[in-house]
Amino acid sequence: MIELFSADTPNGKKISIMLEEIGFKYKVTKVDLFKEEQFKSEFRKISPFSKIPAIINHDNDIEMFESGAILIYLGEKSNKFYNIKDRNVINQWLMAQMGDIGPMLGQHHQFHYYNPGKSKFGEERYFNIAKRLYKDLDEHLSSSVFLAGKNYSIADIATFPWIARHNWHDIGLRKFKNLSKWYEKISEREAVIKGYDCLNTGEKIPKI
Ligand SMILES: N[C@@H](CCC(=O)N[C@@H](CS)C(=O)NCC(=O)O)C(=O)O
Repeated sequence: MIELFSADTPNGKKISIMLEEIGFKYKVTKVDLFKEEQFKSEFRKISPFSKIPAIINHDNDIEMFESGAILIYLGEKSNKFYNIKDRNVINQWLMAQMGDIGPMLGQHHQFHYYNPGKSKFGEERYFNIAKRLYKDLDEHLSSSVFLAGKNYSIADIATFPWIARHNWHDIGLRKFKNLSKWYEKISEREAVIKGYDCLNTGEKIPKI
């Protein structure tokens, strides 16, 4: 049984979506970031940078932090949404999410959504970067059904919960036809609907 330490954030949702997709037995332990539970010493033993998500596989005592690494682990273990043949291309898009899409949209959330008016420079910089990401993703998806080709993969699972914050981004997802199509297709998956509501609060995937 896998214990997922998570919170209601895009990085947290990636792993509950994956666990739903592969049908592994799991339970979620909430880490309340507002109460700074991520800094508790017990949790820091699993996640040294004090960040969710993290997992413990109680069947073999494996502990992991970093969502990309966890997705690869679960992909290899289940042999689903990740495979040796397509590994290079999947890794490429997964790393693009981990190193670019997530951190940049995260900054956009900080400046535009949580702290408007505090830094004109920060707001403009990350708004522009976010728009560029939407445009580049849309362009890529004009010739690729999913991020890493014709098959849904952990790269899509990693990216989806970030695009699901599109209302916060104020960019207008609807204007990006290919990205919208990709988003709607993934939104309809049973496992995604279930995993998105990672803390079981009845949270729904935002519609376009
Ligand atoms: N690169 C990490 C980023 C994880 C991350 O940024 N987690 C945030 C929530 S989305 C967090 O736990 N923040 C708490 C903190 O930094 O104190 C991953 O993908 O797992």
